[in-house]
Amino acid sequence: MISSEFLALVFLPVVLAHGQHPFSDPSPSAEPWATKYGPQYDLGYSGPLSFSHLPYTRCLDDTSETFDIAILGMPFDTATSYRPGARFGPYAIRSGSRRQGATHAYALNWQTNPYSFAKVLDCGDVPVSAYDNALAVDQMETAYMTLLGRPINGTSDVHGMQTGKMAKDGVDHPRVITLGGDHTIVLPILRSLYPVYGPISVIHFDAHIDTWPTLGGITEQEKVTHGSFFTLAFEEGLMSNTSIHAGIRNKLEGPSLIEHDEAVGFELIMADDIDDFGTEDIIRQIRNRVGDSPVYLSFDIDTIDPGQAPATGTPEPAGWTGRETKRILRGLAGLNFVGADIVEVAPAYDNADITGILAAGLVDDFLSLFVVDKPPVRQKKRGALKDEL
Ligand SMILES: *[C@@H]1O[C@H](CO)[C@@H](O)[C@H](O)[C@H]1NC(C)=O
Ligand SMILES: *[C@@H]1O[C@H](CO)[C@@H](O)[C@H](O)[C@H]1NC(C)=O
Ligand SMILES: [Mn+2]
Repeated sequence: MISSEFLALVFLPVVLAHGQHPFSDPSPSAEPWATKYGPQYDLGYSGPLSFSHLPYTRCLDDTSETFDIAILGMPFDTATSYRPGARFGPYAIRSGSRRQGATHAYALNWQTNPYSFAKVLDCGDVPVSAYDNALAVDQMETAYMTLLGRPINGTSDVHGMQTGKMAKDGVDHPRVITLGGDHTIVLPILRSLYPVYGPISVIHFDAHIDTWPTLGGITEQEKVTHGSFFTLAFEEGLMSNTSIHAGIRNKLEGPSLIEHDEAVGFELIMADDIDDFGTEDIIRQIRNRVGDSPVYLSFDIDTIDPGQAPATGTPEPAGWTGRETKRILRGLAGLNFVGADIVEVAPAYDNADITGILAAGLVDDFLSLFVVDKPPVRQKKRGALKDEL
């Protein structure tokens, strides 16, 4: 039986709301939002989707904004050999970046906020054909060359911004961080970089070598795949013979494929090498290999163990962790990076957005690689840390 006292308590707030709710502002309708709370802004989990909440500009036709570094999506996945879905990679990486932002991007392990040294724009996605791969490859090359040809915004006192010292025309060109897309997108990217820088070295993080001589090949177009593009790029003269893989652990038809891999300019760092030699040695090996040549960083998300990055087309167990990989990346600061990508993020296979969030954080590392002139050294020495324990 419900007492009348109980009913009175339940209905009291409703009665009050008709006159004056006890918790409301004394004059709720007097002021509009803007005078009462200031500008409308986006929360980490709200607003339109752009990388790290950067200004989103369709840079291919909108020339009103200059930039030093462009984030550019290439939603292409029609040359994959196993699970497709990387056309949604740019979406997933942007979504994974929503808790990132230029005003709170100071990374303790980098000791820097990369956004404060360069003007970074999200330049949107290249509208690539989903039906004709030859057309799509030309669209990606055209888009990349269009951005490379733009004047930079002008922070050329920053180490990494001095791309002109490597460019044939002596001019500083913008750098592009491309969000793939399957790995095939690197072929049109290397075709675009060649006229500006000549043959370049590639640092290639991946579980797979991607130098298959023929993966497909009944028609000429069928040779252009996410597992053969490096062979094609080398044969076209776009790459120097001082490239290097890191994180490799795929199975092959036989050892002859590694001879071929060397013939097209690559040295091999296996995933297991991290146990035998450690991150410092891997960093040294990569730095020695590419030296001071112009270098392109191509990062396949399947480098990372599928336990931490399941959202990819051809997962290979027993890979590096996110922490190990980020440490190796930091060790590469100061090399002459002319561009970077992150590819093969296929969010349909993700769990709790973990792959997209990791990929977005790696893009922030690429930004730091572009602006920092040497690897950061942690102030507190390991000995000191030990002493405290
Ligand atoms: C750089 O960008 C700022 C806006 O962010 C603009 O005011 C300035 O004119 C740009 N500089 C050049 C050289 O384009
Ligand atoms: C690269 O090729 C040049 C000649 O084209 C050769 O002198 C050099 O030894 C080669 N380097 C490597 C690492 O194979
Ligand atoms: Mn790959």
